[in-house]
Amino acid sequence: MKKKKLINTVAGTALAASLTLTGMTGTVNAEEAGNNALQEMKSMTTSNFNVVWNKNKSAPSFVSGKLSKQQVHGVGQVKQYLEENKELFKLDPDSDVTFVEKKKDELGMTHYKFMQSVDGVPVYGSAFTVHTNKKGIISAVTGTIHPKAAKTMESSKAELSKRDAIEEAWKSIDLSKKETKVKKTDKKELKKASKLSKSGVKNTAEKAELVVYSNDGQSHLAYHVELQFIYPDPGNWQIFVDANDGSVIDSYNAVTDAGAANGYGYGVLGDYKQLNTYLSNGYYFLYDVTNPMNGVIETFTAENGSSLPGYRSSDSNNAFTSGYQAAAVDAHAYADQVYDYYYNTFGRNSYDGNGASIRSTVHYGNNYNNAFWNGQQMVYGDGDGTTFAPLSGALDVVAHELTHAVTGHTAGLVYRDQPGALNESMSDVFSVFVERQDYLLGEDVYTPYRSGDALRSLSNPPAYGQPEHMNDYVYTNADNGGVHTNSGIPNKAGYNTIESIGVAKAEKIYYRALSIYLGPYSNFSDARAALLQSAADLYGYGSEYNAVADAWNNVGVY
Ligand code: L5W
Ligand code: ZN
Ligand code: CA
Repeated sequence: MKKKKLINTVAGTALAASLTLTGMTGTVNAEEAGNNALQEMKSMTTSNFNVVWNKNKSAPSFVSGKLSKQQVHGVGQVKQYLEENKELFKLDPDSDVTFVEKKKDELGMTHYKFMQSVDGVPVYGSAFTVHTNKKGIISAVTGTIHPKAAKTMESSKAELSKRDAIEEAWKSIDLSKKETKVKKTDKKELKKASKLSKSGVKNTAEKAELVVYSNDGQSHLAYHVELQFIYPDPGNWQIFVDANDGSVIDSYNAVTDAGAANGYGYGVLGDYKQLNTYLSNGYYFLYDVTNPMNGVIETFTAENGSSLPGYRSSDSNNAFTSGYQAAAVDAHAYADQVYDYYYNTFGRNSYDGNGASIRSTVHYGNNYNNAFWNGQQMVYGDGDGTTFAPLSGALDVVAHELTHAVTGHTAGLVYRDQPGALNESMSDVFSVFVERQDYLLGEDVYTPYRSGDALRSLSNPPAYGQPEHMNDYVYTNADNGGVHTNSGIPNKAGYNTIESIGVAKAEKIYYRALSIYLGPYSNFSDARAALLQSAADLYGYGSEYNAVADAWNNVGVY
């Protein structure tokens, strides 16, 4: 059965009159014509109608009232209604109306959603919906229609590829200008800069979809490119790139509700802690902007175990309470604690002294019983559950790793033989300065089923297979010349110093030695001399100086 005249619409009848009116005067605009149509409709029914016009008054964006006399059931009948009233709704006869979805709500109303397209390409933002009441009477038609979308479009065939559109979009926001000044006119430099900016915003989501984009009454075939990232600033860029000449038609940053937030979570040991997070596009990230850094403290989760940096650790309600999130919770909170230690104790702003971002990745590898600083960031394994729990669960381990970064930016102790053992020892000694609770390293995550043990001890290195005197120095090719073994000797000297003069004076002497007097090839004797010099600088040649001398005499280093 042909359904053409099945629906006897109020609007359809009224519209004919309004069109005649428009044609006759030649000056009546769409709004006036629509209002006239509305008047006609009102005169034909006792119901009330309301209409809201779009910004440039070229089409209604919200029409409500009793819009059909007869019941409308199903997409076919709704489409027919639209067809019959296309003049009122300003539907472009050359563009297609595509059904998207039908939803019935709890009030018994049905909502038919459509969008406009031209040659199969969706018209951006053209979603409109026909609403019927419980009885099937059309009660509203809402949404945006772009009249003349097809007519004002120059071409419906894209010359530009998706990839090229994304490249153009990156260039247009030029994130590199924060770090490198690039003249906009220098195309080569710009391209380089765009690569640079992209490398600085890893973990970015990039999407591009071909759309018809109507701007200033003109429709363009364009790629709607979305670039989402957090660094260097949160971005959710919406960029419309002309699909023929690559020019940017329109762009804006749609980051909503972005900002620092206070979250919480449970660490590896189940302890509650507060977290500095960041809300961006409805997700909370382990991204701490609260410190006076040039960068941030940011925490990632390794994708498939081994990628670095992995994806940003996030949570939808700022409660990082799942078991899987615990490693990230601790890595994030402890990185901040160690940052605070260096900043508050020595005025050192991050590991480079210049406020660099501190990045951590957790869940690295598979049952990986280790953690490391890779020259750029900290990386933590989960442990195998027997030898280690997830390694970020210990503040002293985090302090150990971040101190490797500090050493790398200060003394630069090479990681072999005595300088390497000294490097290891600095990380162990500073982990005690930071944690201030014992002389053990890693006790909180080492052998989770056995209590009382640890990985190393400053007070008793031999208990963990390390020498505590030069007489027992281990000559080996393994472990870069036994850096994790012979560190027991300077570790014991560190313990002796702390015991003699207290942790507050000891840490000042150590930091001064590390940041001023030690260099890449410093050996144990150099360390003794550097610490003595620092003690003299800070406290003169008194008890502190003598305590340092005795500490190293005790381990056979002169
Ligand atoms: C455990 C993970 C790394 C051992 N790194 C270490 O040089 C480790 C500190 C805590 O010795
Ligand atoms: Zn180490
Ligand atoms: Ca400890």
